Amino acid sequence: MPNLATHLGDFQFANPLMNASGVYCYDQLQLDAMAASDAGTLTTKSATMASRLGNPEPRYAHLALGSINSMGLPNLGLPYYLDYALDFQNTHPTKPIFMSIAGLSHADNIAMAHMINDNEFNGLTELNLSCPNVPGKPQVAYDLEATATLLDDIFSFFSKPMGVKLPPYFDLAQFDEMAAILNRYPLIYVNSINSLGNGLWVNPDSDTVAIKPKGGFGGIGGDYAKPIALANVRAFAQRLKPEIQIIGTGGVKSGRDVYDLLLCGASLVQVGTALYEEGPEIFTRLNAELDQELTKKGLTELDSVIGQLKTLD
Ligand code: RRO
Repeated sequence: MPNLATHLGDFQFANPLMNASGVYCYDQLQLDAMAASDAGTLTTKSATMASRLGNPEPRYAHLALGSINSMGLPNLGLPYYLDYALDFQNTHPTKPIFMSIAGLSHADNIAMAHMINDNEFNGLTELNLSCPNVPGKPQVAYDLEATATLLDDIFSFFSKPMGVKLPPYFDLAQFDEMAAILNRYPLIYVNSINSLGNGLWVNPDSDTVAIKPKGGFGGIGGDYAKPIALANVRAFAQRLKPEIQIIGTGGVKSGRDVYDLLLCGASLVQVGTALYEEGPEIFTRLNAELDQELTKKGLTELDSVIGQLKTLD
C-alpha cells in the first residue's frame, strides 16, 4: 500500500488531507468531528480577537458546480481556538493542528500574533490575508505594500512556524511580485487558494441573488475553483524558495483532484466545499481514492508525486 505521509517543515502528517478553514471548524463539536475523521490534521476557523456573529443569512449557497459564501468571519474569538488547540496538542501529540487568524486591521493581526507567540501553542499559525467577505475590508493580499508591511511587523517578533493564506491571482506578473515579497520572510508555507472573491449567482426562479450579504457578492468554491487553484499552486511552486512549501486548496472532491494539486507542488491539500456538502466522512473516501491513484501509477510515496507535473515541450 502506498504511504500517504507528508510533512511541512518538521511537522509530520499521516496523510495530506485536512479541512479548509471555514468548514467544520467553528466550534468544539465540529473540530472534534474533524479530529475523529481520517483527515491528516485540521485547522480552526479564521479568528478575530473578539468573537463575531458574521453576516446575515442566507450566507452560503450550493451552486451547480460549487458554492458561494459570504459568511463574514463568524468565529468564537482567538482565546476560544487557542484553548482548543492547547488541549488538542496534549491529547493528539502526533497531529499538529493549524490555527488561522484573520484580523480586521493591521493592529488586530499584530495583537493576535503576539497572543499566539506568548502562548504554549506549538502547532502552525496561518495568517489569512484573503478573506473576501467583510464589508468595507479589502483583501490584504491584493495590496502588496500592506502585505509586506504586515509581514515585516509580524516577523520582527514572531518566532513560531507560520504560513499565509492567499487569494487567487490571475496574472503571471502578480505571481512574480507576490512570490518576491513572500521569499523575504521565514514562512514555512503558503496556502493557495482562498475562494474566488466576489462572484455572483442568479437564481432563475426568483431573479434574485443567491445570498443576502453584500448584495449577493461572495467567494466562489468547488469545481469553479479547481483550475485556478492548480495554476496558483503551480505558479508559486515555481517561484518560492524551497523552504516555503505549499498547501493546495480549491475544487477537491476526488482522489484525482488531490493528486493533481500534489503534482502542481502542494504538500498538503485542503477540502472546503466538498467537505461542507459531504461531511468529514469524505476523508475516508479521499484517502482511498488517492491510494488508488498512486497504486495505478506504481508509486509508493507522495514525494514521487509532489511537484512532478509534466509539460508538453
Ligand atoms: O468567513 C468568511 O466569509 C470567509 C473567509 Br474569513 C475566508 O477566508 N474565505 C471565505 O470564503 N469566507
